Amino acid sequence: MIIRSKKASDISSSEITPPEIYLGRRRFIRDAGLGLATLALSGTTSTNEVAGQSQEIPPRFRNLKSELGEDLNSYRDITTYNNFYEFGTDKRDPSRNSSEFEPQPWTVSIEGHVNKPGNYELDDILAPVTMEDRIYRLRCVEAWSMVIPWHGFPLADLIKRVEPTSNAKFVRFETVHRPEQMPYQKTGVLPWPYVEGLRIDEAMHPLTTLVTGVYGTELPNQNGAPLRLIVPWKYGFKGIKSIVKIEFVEEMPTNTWKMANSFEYGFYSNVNPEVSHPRWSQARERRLPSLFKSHETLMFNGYGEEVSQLYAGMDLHRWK
Ligand SMILES: Nc1nc2c(c(=O)[nH]1)N[C@H]1C(S)=C(S)[C@@H](COP(=O)(O)O)O[C@H]1N2
Ligand SMILES: [Mo]
Repeated sequence: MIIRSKKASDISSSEITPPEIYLGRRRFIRDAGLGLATLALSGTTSTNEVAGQSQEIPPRFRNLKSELGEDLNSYRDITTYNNFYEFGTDKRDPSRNSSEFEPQPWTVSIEGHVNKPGNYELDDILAPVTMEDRIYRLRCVEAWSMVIPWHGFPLADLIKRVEPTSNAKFVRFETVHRPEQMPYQKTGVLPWPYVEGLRIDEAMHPLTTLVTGVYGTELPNQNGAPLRLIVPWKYGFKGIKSIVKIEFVEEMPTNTWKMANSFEYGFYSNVNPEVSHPRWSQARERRLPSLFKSHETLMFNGYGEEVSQLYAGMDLHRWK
């Protein structure tokens, strides 16, 4: 059981930006407190058939748009077009190959430069947090994007509770390694386990979200159950799935895609229409389910007002 700590962490207060400064309230839709049981009784829910399962979509999502006025992608798009190489490299593989994966029970190991390291049960991590629906665009480095109503809480809420010390300059995340349930971990398509990292101030930013669901319901296995990261202003691969380890470190961690191909992928991976991938332009994107690059890609994926000061003075052509 985790008790919310009273004293502030070792991170200096200048590094913790109060959410009011960065966030228009419209980015957050507070959970009205409706349980799933209530929602299932509603006669007005829409139903999406996904891989033989029917999924009730809570009615509060019906006419929602993103803060830029964009329509949400359907539950079907979000759960059948995935990148999760542990289950295969085709976009349809994760929804087809992840039904044997067991996201419960789940333990997250918190390690490194923190006052409160340890193995935390997921239920204990979630007990004191306030869950919210947050509509964020996911922009893949492959130049497609979706608008997704995630369900989760700020990573900062967890970080403050475990009290990083002043040596914690970066946060390193690891995906579970379970070859018996994740068939492509038996192959060498990527080095396993999948690793990602953030600078501590990026990790503390109020837009950085630990996600446990989509459309107000449980996160499907193919989307990274039971706990994954979303960093809205970065390319989608920073959003590491099925997290079992969060480590506070002094040195910049080597993330999986950089390990696999350091020429093509950097550590920061901020969405940047001006910096091309070595093999294609990043200026435009294909908003699924469209087949065309119909949308201009926005600097920091449209979240520049909130995050650009994190990179003040940095050459973003160099620090890709
Ligand atoms: N463990 C793990 N996490 C991962 C990936 C992966 O292959 N393995 N793919 C990443 C990529 S490239 C993207 S675009 C997003 C896709 O998230 P989604 O399938 O929920 O849309 O997950 C990211 N997280
Ligand atoms: Mo991606």
